[in-house]
Amino acid sequence: MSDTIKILTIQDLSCYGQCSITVALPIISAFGIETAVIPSAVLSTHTSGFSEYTVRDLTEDLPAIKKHWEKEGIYFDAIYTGYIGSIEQFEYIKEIIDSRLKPGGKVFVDPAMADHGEFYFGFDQEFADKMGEHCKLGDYILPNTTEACYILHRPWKEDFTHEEMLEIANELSTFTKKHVILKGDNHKENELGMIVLDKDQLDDVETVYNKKIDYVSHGTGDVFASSFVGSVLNGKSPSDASKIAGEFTKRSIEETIDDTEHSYGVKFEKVIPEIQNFLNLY
Ligand code: PXL
Repeated sequence: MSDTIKILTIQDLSCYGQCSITVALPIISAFGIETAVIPSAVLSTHTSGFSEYTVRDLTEDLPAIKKHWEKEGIYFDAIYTGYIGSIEQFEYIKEIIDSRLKPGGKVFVDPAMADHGEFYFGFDQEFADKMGEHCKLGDYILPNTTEACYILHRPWKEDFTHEEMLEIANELSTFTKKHVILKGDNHKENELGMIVLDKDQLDDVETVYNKKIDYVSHGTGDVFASSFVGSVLNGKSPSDASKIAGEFTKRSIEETIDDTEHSYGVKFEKVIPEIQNFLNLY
């Protein structure tokens, strides 16, 4: 009997730019988890800060990969979805979850589609509504405030109060099977909070804080989600996993912040040797 935990992550492969699969595969693997991938599209770079990138949509490959894995008897303990390239992919991804997730397996949904009050290029409210439905398959959903507001049809603002953050997290509990991790609680001057909620224990909502660094970079959401997934699959509670993911992301930013030429992503590679420390600390 194998003791290996296997996860499948479904998101795009941006060949250059430190996001999506090129972040998830190394980070989750470094947490000791066997990581399989389905690239939902191949892009020459991600879409934020680059122009004239190439895009090859792989929507039609999704059912073909599922069919092959059914023949091979390939199953996963967890499935983690990130950036999803097209509305058509949601149905195929649901079929993959229904068919390839082991009984009791966990689904992680990072509804990567927007940040800082705006959609990433190519997304709109119709996509956000489909993403909201997709979140309902998730045991863990990991939106930032912009994504949460699009899912909930709420106006977004830069600085929600802590009470408003709690209200948003509560509203999101109808968009998850169990856990909400709402990122971006900004109300403290030097700390960045995450609201961690279990819809079956709504009177026990936690807020986890990490040191705030004023730096905006692409790909930090993917770094956070990947280190969160790696921590949960190492047995950590959602609040400890949020703490570890917050530390991992903060350290990745610290490694990047002085390099003015490196705005397309963060240097998470430098932090991989610290994973065991994080797992021992929290
Ligand atoms: O990190 C989110 C992301 C993932 N993949 C692609 C993106 C983005 C954000 O812009 O463009 C292709």
